[in-house]
Amino acid sequence: MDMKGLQLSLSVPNQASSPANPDRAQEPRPATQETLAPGALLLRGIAAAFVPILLDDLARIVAEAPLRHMKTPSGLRMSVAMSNCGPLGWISDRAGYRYSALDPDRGRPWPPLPASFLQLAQSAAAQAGFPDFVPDACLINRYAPGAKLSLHQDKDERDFSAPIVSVSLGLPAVFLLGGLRRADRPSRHLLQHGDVVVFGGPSRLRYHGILPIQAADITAHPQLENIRINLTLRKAR
Ligand code: MD3
Ligand code: FE
Repeated sequence: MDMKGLQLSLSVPNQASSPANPDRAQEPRPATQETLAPGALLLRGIAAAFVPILLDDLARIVAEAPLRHMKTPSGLRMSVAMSNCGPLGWISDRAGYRYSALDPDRGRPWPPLPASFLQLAQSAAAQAGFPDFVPDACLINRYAPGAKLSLHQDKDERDFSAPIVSVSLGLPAVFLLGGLRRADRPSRHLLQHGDVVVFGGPSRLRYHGILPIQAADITAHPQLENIRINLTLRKAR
């Protein structure tokens, strides 16, 4: 299988060289949960057990529908590289933001949503009080060091009563969680490898973003050297 689409460095040994505590760099963290705001539940580490199958499915998806830097409606190249799986995919170009059943780069449907993504998302959503979550879209974001996502709302979906489930893999990120108005001062939260966040209810339309990703000398996972992957499972229609 071609793993190049993910830019996974398969040949580099996993050095886990934290100067402070070299042997603990990759230990599984105990599963804990934290309410970031009403309707925003962080489930730390719950994706850890799914990582091998998630990465295997992800490699197949991006081999078929490569990660690409989309253009914003104003014509700027996004620093985050994106692809999708599932019946619908989120796209951005000069015409605007929208969901599309076809990958515009290939004129073909997006790859199917794998059972691993669906099971993890449904399990997390149920833990957060959304037992009937049926996503029809999964946006895949890949961050290299320096990539960021400016403060925005996710409002291209038709039904805001469904939550969005976010799965973080690889490099850690500082996540900004704002309010319902752009000017509301955001809180900051560290999202680490294996963390899952469910955003629903009163948090569904909060502004949010990701600060520029920093390279790390500790590798969260040998197949995710110096990249961060975020999966967001959504109900677009
Ligand atoms: C809060 N992705 O793809 S995930 C996005 O880490 C996006 O790649 C970020 O924002 C990432 O749109 C953040 C966390 C997230 C996702 C959706 C939300 C937070 C949210 C929807 C409402 C409120
Ligand atoms: Fe978002």
